[in-house]
Amino acid sequence: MSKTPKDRAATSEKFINLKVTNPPKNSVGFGALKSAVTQVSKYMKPSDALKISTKINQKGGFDCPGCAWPDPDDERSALGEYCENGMKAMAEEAQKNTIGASFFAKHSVDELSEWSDFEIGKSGRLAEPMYLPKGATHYQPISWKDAFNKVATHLNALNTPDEAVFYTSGRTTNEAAFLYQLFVREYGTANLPDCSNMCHEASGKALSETLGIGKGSVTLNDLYKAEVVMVVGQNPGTNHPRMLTALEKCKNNGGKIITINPLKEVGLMKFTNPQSPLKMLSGGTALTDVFVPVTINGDVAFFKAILLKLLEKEETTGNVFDKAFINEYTSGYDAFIKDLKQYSFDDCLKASGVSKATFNAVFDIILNNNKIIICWAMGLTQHENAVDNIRELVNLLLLKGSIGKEGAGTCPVRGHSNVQGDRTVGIWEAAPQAFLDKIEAKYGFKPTTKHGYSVIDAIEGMYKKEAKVFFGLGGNFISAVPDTNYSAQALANCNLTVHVSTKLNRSHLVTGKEALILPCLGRAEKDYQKSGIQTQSVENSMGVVSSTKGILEPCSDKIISEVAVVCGIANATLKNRSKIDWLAYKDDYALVRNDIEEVVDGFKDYNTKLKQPSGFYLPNGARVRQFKTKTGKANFSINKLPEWKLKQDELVMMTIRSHDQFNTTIYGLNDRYRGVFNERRIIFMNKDDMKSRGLEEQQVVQLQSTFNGVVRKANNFKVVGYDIPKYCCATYFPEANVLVPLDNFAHTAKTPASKSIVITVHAN
Ligand SMILES: Nc1nc2c(c(=O)[nH]1)N[C@H]1C(S)=C(S)[C@@H](COP(=O)(O)OP(=O)(O)OC[C@H]3O[C@@H](n4cnc5c(=O)[nH]c(N)nc54)[C@H](O)[C@@H]3O)O[C@H]1N2
Ligand SMILES: Nc1nc2c(c(=O)[nH]1)N[C@H]1C(S)=C(S)[C@@H](COP(=O)(O)OP(=O)(O)OC[C@H]3O[C@@H](n4cnc5c(=O)[nH]c(N)nc54)[C@H](O)[C@@H]3O)O[C@H]1N2
Ligand SMILES: [Mo]
Repeated sequence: MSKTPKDRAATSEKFINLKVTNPPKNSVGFGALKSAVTQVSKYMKPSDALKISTKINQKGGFDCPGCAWPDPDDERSALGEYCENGMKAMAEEAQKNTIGASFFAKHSVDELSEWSDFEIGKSGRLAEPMYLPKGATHYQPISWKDAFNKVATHLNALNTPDEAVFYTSGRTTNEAAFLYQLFVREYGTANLPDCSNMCHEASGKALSETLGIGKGSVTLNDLYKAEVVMVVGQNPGTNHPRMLTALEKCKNNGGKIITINPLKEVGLMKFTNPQSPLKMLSGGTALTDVFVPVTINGDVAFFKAILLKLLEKEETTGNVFDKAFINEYTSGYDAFIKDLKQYSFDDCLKASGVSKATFNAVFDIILNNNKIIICWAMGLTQHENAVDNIRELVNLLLLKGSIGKEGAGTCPVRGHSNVQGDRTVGIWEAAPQAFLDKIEAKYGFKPTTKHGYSVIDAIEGMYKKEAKVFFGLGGNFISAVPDTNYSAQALANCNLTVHVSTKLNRSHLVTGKEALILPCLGRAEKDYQKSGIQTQSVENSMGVVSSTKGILEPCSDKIISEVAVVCGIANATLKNRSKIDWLAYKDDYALVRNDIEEVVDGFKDYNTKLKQPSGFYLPNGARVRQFKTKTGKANFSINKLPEWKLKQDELVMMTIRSHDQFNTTIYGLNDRYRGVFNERRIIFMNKDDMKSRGLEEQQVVQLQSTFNGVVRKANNFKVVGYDIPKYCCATYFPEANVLVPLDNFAHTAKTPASKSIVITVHAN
């Protein structure tokens, strides 16, 4: 009997060998060097490792496939823009082992699904296209031509193009992403869900509405010049390590850092720059000035408390708000103030879980400074009221006139290395009409104006059998999405699932009736085409577009580039009905950039500008106080205080990343900065909450979430007592995704609320 989709999707429940210590007091430094070197030496060829470490994030080198943190415009460290987790990302991508026909002949899909995610990831790089026929137990090799034709046959057999889903993960370069969305639109649908739907979608929504651009407004230079940087719901020590260098520069220039987070993340407390040998010896720089241990989802309450006190001061002294800015550039001030006055300071502070003394320390800093930057990530975007979270912090910046001037503004810190670029070039299920009009003008076909599926809609669509083909350009859909069991059935309902991937992952094992794995080149590999080795481009979190060019030989001669995959499938599917010469693009990616220049704003002279060593900035209205909103001004917004009514035995759970993972890719089994080793199935709990439930350290528990009457369960988690506010707890993603309800998501943005899941904890 073969396994059910749910069984194949399940993460391994076996325990490893949990060891817990006190979290370290300092981040990066020698520990980070050691950890990166261990990983690199274990999984990469030594010659590759050397090449990589000198070229990563260098001008004219290749863009790290890790996070989207920008590279400095001017000086870049001689040691390389070095980062522990960047090197781990490289060690993972440039693994020396490869897998192909003999590996898949040996291991059935059922067997592979029993491996842990760590084991699956370490099996090696995918080296040739593989096909799982209907009813088969093992993947078998297939030629590229046959693979393209299989996809084409399935797509052309659908009743309507809207029965196909085209997912993207944010590593795809601008060139591949542009062609992909162009193919999908010419084929006839807008079903373009992407990882952004689970990530910064709420930031995009909130910022577009209030400031007229769905991206942040600051540059790296602003961060250095800020008087205050607030880091809210973000763990840069693990997820954006190079941000710590920027924060250190800000501190050295006299800036203050306020950290708002239920966890005292070590990276933000003290940092030893790996590029400063002297600092390594002397113990590093203290980063955070005030740490605010807010309760999970207590952010709107905390920001409202600040806004209320600022208003009170403004009413007595008249010199707190930037009235000139408010008068000239904003809209909605009166309604916002009227609404704010309905709230009581004490209620807000209480709801935030923050002490009066900590509040006062923060308030003092905000009151006395006017160059404020607010940085944030998933701690704000993965809640039901995520859009409110972000709009509320914009309200604070607007009152202080802290936008569109040096050292001030918004800084949503993006996740995947090109997630921002993908959206810029058209990976969007709800693309603006102006963009669609340009596509029509350029290519002569009319793209559908109907909005397509986001991630959550796509899962519903497949579950209801309204979508029948799933195509993923990168990513690991089943492990990244909420509600693992339900989503596994959704994928299994498809006629065909296809993944363009560098590495084996669980999504290759939770298949439709037939399945394809299409292996592609990674960022670090040379992309040989007719016109020579290709350069591609990516956009970082601060809107800088720069080039990336591989330096290693491809791990196999049977893998091809993402651009070549997209062109091959488009050509096979659309044949003569296409208005586009698909195969020409793959010979010379400069042709793709010429098209992007015509269709997407801000890319004038793309090919020429890409040759500039640091790349070029895309236009950004908010940065220069041109707010392209409906009112033509920056808009104040009205945001409700969320009401949390937990039952006595309930906790709010956030699902977070350990130090040794990149999303669903598990680099290792440790979470060094939190003092957890050799285990991922753990739940961090407040010690009082453990006591009131009679739970011991390392006790094995079952977790249950209940939402809209549906109970979801996850077995075998070990309790770890931790410094976390009461009634709050944390687990790692993807292990806890079975507990994340599909129907619990951010209003208007549809980001799964994976940071605020109500659970109960039960002794096993
Ligand atoms: N090495 C590495 N780098 C990565 C990734 C990775 O997995 N590994 N992932 C990439 C991607 S795609 C992304 S999106 C980013 C993710 O980067 P982060 O957003 O930093 O990642 P998370 O682990 O989800 O951490 C969220 C933080 O928010 C806090 N938090 C949770 N709930 C709340 C809340 O209600 N309020 C506040 N104030 N804080 C809260 C948590 O304690 C945690 O510190 O990193 C990118 N970079
Ligand atoms: N519970 C919970 N769920 C979450 C989150 C959370 O915080 N909590 N975070 C969410 C967030 S922020 C995000 S962004 C998503 C991430 O969702 P995804 O982007 O779908 O997941 P990843 O784990 O980044 O995808 C890893 C896979 O991408 C493939 N890959 C790597 N590099 C390349 C490449 O260059 N090209 C191609 N074609 N493939 C490549 C590899 O095969 C690898 O297995 O997960 C979301 N899910
Ligand atoms: Mo993300």
